[in-house]
Amino acid sequence: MSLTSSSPTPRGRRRVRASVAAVATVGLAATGVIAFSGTARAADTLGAAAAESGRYFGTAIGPHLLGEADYAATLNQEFNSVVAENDMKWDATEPSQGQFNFSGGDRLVEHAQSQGMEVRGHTLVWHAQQPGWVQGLTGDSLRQAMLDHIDGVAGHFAGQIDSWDVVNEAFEWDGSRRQSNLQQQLGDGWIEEAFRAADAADPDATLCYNDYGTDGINAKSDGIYRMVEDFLARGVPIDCVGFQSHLDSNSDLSSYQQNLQRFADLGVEVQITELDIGGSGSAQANAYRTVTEACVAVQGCAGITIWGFTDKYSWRADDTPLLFDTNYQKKEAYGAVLDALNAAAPAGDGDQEDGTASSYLPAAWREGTSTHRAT
Ligand code: G2I
Repeated sequence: MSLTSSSPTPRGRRRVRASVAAVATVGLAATGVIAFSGTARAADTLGAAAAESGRYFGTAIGPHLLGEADYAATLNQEFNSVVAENDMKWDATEPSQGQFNFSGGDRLVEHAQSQGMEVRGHTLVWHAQQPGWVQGLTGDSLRQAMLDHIDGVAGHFAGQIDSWDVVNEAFEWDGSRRQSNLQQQLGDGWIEEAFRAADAADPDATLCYNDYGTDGINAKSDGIYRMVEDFLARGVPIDCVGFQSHLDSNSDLSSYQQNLQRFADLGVEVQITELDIGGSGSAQANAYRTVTEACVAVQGCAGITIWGFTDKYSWRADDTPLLFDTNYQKKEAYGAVLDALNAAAPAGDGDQEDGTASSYLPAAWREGTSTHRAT
């Protein structure tokens, strides 16, 4: 079921914000709020602080780590959104053709629901972490395998995922298409085929294109921008662009916010999807602050996900890129992010009829003039 252009806001987004509002209330009640500046209030966890401006603050997790007490306690205390670091990828979910394994993903969803957290889905189609049987396919066999995979995975989790990374990392640095097996075998149309299949399998999810190296206005983000513009013009069901943001303390962030804004201005939601920043101390904290401030300054930025939360389990094994150290102690960067979230303008203007906040929505959605998903 596709939404028509007369729908003021797609159902999926309303559901997302209702969930965040509920978490905000729980979070504030559980942790207490600190009054300051007379009228404003500051929350003392990342999720509760983000929720005050209608946003989420999430983390990638390994569901197999939920049994570790400190890991689960920190997760439950701080975050109102989760994504699987590996467990919803193609190799994990369909190791043999047509034989699906949802054990890790189901465990994640169950945990998220028990804690009132949103769930991001990562990722339906990617050139990496394809099971061996996919790598040998050609032509229409590969096309059908991709469509069946999307139908199987997005269909299984339908109604439980707030945003799906439908396609991951399909562009080169110069803004051209990555010459993956998908691109070479299926041609330029494969990305829109994937989005249409995801829309059919889970009509309520926010459908994202996700990539790295898009941390400013550059050739790669220009290429993605042109694709999104074309998809929106032709009614291809894309709702969102994810900016992974694997960064270092000295990364050039001079056009980071401007880049988010130009995508939001197109009429898609923007999300920071895999944030981690190498380094330590105040240099690292300042870079985290800059990224967080950019998201909260852009009305269409729905939230931030960090790619793991404790340095104990970062994929960047030789670095310390996350907000908690290996002993689950808050780092300087944690304080910088919390402060930036708390400094955001509160949700309020443009609340929807059901009372949930919609201040993150691009103007075109609030005014009902968006043409995306108009097929
Ligand atoms: O590379 C960082 C991220 C870039 N964007 C897409 C993300 O999906 C990607 O995540 C990383 C995970 O953090 C790693 O944990 O993706 C890697 C695979 O490309 C993940 O690494 C893999 C190892 O390569 C495997 O050897 C291992 O079996 O993790 C697997 C599960 O632990």
